[in-house]
Amino acid sequence: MIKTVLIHPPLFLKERYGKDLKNFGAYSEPLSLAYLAAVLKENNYPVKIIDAAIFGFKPEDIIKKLKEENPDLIGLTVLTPMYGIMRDLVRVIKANLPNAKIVIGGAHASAMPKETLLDIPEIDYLCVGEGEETILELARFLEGKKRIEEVDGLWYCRGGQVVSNKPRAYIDNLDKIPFPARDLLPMDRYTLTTSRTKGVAYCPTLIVARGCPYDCSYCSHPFGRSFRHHSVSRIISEVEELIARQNIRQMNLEADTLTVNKSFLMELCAGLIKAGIHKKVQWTCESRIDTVDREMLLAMKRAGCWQISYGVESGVQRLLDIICKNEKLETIEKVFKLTHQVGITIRGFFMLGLPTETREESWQTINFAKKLDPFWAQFTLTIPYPGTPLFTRLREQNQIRTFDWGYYNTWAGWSGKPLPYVPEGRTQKELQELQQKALLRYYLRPKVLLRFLKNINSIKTFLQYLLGFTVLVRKRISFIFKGIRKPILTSTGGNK
Ligand code: B12
Ligand code: SF4
Repeated sequence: MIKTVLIHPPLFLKERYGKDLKNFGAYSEPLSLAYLAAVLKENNYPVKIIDAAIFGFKPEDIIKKLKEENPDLIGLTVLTPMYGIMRDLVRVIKANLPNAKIVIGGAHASAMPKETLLDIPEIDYLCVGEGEETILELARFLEGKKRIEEVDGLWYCRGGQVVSNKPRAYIDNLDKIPFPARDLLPMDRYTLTTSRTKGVAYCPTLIVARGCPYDCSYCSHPFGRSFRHHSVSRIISEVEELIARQNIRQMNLEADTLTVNKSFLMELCAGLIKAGIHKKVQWTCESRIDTVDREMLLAMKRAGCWQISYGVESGVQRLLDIICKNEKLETIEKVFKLTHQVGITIRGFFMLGLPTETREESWQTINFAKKLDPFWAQFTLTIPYPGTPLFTRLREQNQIRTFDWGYYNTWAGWSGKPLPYVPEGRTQKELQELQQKALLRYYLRPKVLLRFLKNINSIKTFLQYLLGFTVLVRKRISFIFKGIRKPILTSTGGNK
């Protein structure tokens, strides 16, 4: 039987958020790998997962583990900012375990398959799209039970040429996929950021649906345009398993847009209540403003939802239109009010440095955030991720400053990394500074501080808030006395 080891490359919190914010980030479980492992296990293929991020593994630690396992197939998952880390790792793995086949997948691999295969010849196979069926068929091919051409979604090199098999169709019935193999992961070590957890630190994620029909130009639609969801009974069973095994008290119900299908959402909420889960587990989700109404919000609240993350993106209608958000500022204000009235906490996402955005418009967005007043506001810098219409357009217009993927990080203002995209008429330094100022302006307000004080429900929360406050005050003082730090210009690896 083909033996597989799946690896989550180590993209550490300091890399993602910078040293000041790293303590507010969190490592969450690599569910992609857990799904792939579940399918392999179900078909009796031996499989292990190495989460190098959570254990802080260096390449030599990973090689040691791999040598102990001696797998036939090694799979790595890759998002854009992990590219350089993945590439270095793949090279070391091939040098140390030359007989093992290496396959990669994930959002970056799916967006840039050809470029990735040409850049890293040590990769044997690359999976585009959902991987559950592809990895199983790849294992069968490696056993000689299938021809390689029959493995849909697979890309590889033959004689220096990149070959792509037929595209893999999206999995129509998600219930066919087994529960993710969380038993192969150190589940007690994972959580979500302080902004998404309530008192109890441990908070697993459950994927309840895949796909989104909307057109936001900065989004890569890795699960396609059609909203596919698990059946409510399957979701309830997965939650019940998590309660039985790990006694969970909170969870994150993940879907690109949970509320896009009202009848499914209402059925899900009724199911959670009927199973009594709402009394045991509180949950969070992400959603799209114009897909919720009062009836849904009330049902969600009753079913245990305590927080919704809304992508607002901009406080400027012109910019919302440019990024094809297809939402009106008035609707955003209305839905924020409604959500607050119902008693669900809001986390608002705001993007700075959108195409053609002026400095004044950036401040309009920050002021709009203050007006909407979510409990948590997150200000990220616009990154044109490969696979998005935004990336394609800006590349055509020669506006991308670097293809060094390690810099594709939405927290560049705090991590000090250079920005791959800066709108015309703006500067990198100004945007980085703006990202920091946005947080200072938002959180260092008396009413926000008071709100946080009221929300303290444990020593842990108190310490986290205190740490956050200290970081912001220190930053404010450094703005006053020293001016902003210069960005650190080091290369992290790219393929262009
Ligand atoms: C939830 C989420 C998060 C959560 C993760 C929570 C969790 N427990 O997993 C949090 C908030 C932590 C997060 C963080 C980030 N995220 Co995010 N996130 C998502 C989101 C909304 C869903 C991801 C998910 O749950 N996928 C479910 C699994 C099953 O799908 P999957 O990972 O794609 O894996 C499937 C296939 O890709 C493939 N596959 C994946 N790996 C492999 C490996 C092999 C060997 C094979 C064969 C197949 C294969 O098979 C899997 C099963 O079908 C996606 C959008 C989306 N719809 O995908 C963005 C998304 C993945 N995130 C993205 C980004 C950029 C980030 C950050 C880098 C942002 C940042 N600057 O900090 C960080 C990096 C985090 C990290 N891992 O280091 C981008 C990636 C774009 C890109 N080109 O890389 C996405 C696509 C959103 C977007 N902007 O379009 N994220
Ligand atoms: S950003 Fe959200 S609403 Fe927009 S296309 Fe992506 S998943 Fe859909």
